[in-house]
Amino acid sequence: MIDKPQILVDLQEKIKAHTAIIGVVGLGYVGLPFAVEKAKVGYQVLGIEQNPQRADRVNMADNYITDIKDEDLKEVVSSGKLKAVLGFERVTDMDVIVICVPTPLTKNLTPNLSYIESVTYAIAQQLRPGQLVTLESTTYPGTTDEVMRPVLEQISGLKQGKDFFLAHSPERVDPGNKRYTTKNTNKVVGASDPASLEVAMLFYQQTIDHVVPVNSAKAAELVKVFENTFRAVNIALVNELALLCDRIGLNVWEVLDAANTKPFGIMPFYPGPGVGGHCIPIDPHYLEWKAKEVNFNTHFIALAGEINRSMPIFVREKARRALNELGLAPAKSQVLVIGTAYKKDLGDWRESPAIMVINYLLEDKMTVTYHDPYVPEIEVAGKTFSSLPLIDETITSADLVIIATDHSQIDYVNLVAKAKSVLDTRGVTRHLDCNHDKVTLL
Ligand code: SAJ
Repeated sequence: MIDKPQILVDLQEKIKAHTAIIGVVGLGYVGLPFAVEKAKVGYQVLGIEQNPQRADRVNMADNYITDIKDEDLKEVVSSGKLKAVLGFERVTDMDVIVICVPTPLTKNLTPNLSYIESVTYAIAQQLRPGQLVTLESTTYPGTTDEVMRPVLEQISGLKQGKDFFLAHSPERVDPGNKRYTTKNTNKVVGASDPASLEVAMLFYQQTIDHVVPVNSAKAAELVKVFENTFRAVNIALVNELALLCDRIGLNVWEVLDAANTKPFGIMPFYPGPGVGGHCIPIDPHYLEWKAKEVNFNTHFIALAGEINRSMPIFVREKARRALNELGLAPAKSQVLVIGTAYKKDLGDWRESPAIMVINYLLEDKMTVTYHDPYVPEIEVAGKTFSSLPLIDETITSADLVIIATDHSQIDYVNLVAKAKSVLDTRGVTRHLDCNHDKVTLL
């Protein structure tokens, strides 16, 4: 860029010198790790968090995100480099504002942009020349340019690319992944004007090893939603295979294990009790909704969602059959569920398929208990359940044990040995040296 506006040069200097003040809106599993990374390299970071308990925990360096090292949080909080605040009063002091707020779905699977809209409105009130705003939340293509930009420009009277800068850089966090962190996960950045793209690239390059530019915010938004759609569709494919194998009496795990021996052109996905978390079951429907605006039906997304949402019902069916083989009526049965988190080795049980399974078991009047080393308590159908200790008594008193989440630390050999019958929805027992006659695989 030849005649760079001075405000761009000044902002770039602050970013390079690490004297820029960074605002991170939303201190969840995306925002807090990002804030810590920025504070670790010396930036002054202000986290804006609407949940007072969370803000307090950050300011006391009381870590609540498993992917963050406790000592890192302690270091940046005690040095004063990271501080959490509740409101938007300090936005004017910030040079860069990174938005990491949730993008959930409504009950009818349509986008709920209320968090993004309210945060954008609050920022717009304080926006000043020379600031960079980036959106990290996963959303449909067009949110940054069509929802955020008009609000920021109209309320502040400033122009994107001339007075302030606006970009989209989708988060790529795989909760629980020990190998890929905020720092070494390639990051896509897109903006709809060259100055915004240039300064956003520079900003992310300060703490991320490889930053990938695309030519618009829309492209960056679509990259992310495509990534999650790719996973949702492939998970649905193997879930559909599991449903078919159940009909034709084949072992889907044997088929997939053999298929995955192909050294090229295949990628392992496995069936399960459903698809949980705040991304895969949700994000593809943002794209589905946007596509309808141009009268385009994203068939794969719709079908994948339908199949993945049907899996908890399939597990209920398999549980009924397993109890039937024991000559037990569901209403007179005790079922122990192992694992309620949405995926292994973490404690997040939001949108967890295990919770949907438990809901169905309760509908069938089964007596349900659970054990999850990461989840001390759950709420299902208005009832609160506490995780039972995984002692032999807990196992032997159940008529059926359902493995819903395959946490690594569970002793599955002992579990099968002590259980009357096991329904393994994750295939975690399939290669173990245990009594497979007692185990029904999904
Ligand atoms: N699941 C299956 N079978 C599979 C893989 C996953 O049933 O073969 C289930 C899991 O048990 C879980 C759900 O699908 O319930 C989602 O699992 P996930 O690991 O794909 O989803 P997240 O939400 O924990 O993390 C994903 C990231 N995961 C990976 O790339 C491995 C990535 O897609 C995104 O960066 C992240 O969501 C996000 O924040 O969008």
